[in-house]
Amino acid sequence: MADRPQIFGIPTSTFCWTVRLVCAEKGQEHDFFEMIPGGVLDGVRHPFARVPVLRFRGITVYESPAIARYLDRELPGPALQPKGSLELARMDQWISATADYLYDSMIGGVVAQRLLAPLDGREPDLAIVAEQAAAMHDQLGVVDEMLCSGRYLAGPDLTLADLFLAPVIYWVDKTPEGREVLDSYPTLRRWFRSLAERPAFRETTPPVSF
Ligand SMILES: N[C@@H](CCC(=O)N[C@@H](CS)C(=O)NCC(=O)O)C(=O)O
Repeated sequence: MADRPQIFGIPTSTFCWTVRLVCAEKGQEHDFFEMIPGGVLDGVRHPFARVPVLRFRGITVYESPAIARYLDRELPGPALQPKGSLELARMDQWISATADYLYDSMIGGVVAQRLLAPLDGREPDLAIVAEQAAAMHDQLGVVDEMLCSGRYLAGPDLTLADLFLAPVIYWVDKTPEGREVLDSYPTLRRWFRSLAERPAFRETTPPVSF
């Protein structure tokens, strides 16, 4: 039985990165195993053909918000979930918004066209880029405004919400549209810089360059 978290997934996935970030922020070493969505590795599989999957102390958990909350509760180290019910609601709000809206425009839209399509030998679809960049611009405006009233997404302390959004921002910042939008929101840019400078972020940054 593994005595440290084992994470199965793909290195570039923001959801996998978030789970790895949780371990690193808690000061917990983990093992990462490459497994494509729909794959089976050492008996581990995701029943809905996604990644990540966590195996730890003989159990498996899937769905990154569930994994992140579970690891935060189980592992020693700084708490990544606030105690106050409003701060907790804010954290959950941003985890949902990131997974349901921001991920779609930035990763599913801009990053998929600008960074992933060329890897497959395809030209980016510029109509999709323009449409999703406009959505990203509006969404990040909301984030920027939120960050003007607190250091982190859910208030004064780092929470899981920040660890969900930061990997998404990392990838979109590698596209011309992402860079331009981020440069137009200095508070968001500052927040991201502070996240990217954290040892946990550096240690878990995927070894992939586009
Ligand atoms: N709700 C899932 C989403 C995970 C997810 O979509 N992962 C992507 C990789 S970033 C995936 O497995 N994609 C495969 C697919 O969409 O078929 C979670 O939070 O863990």
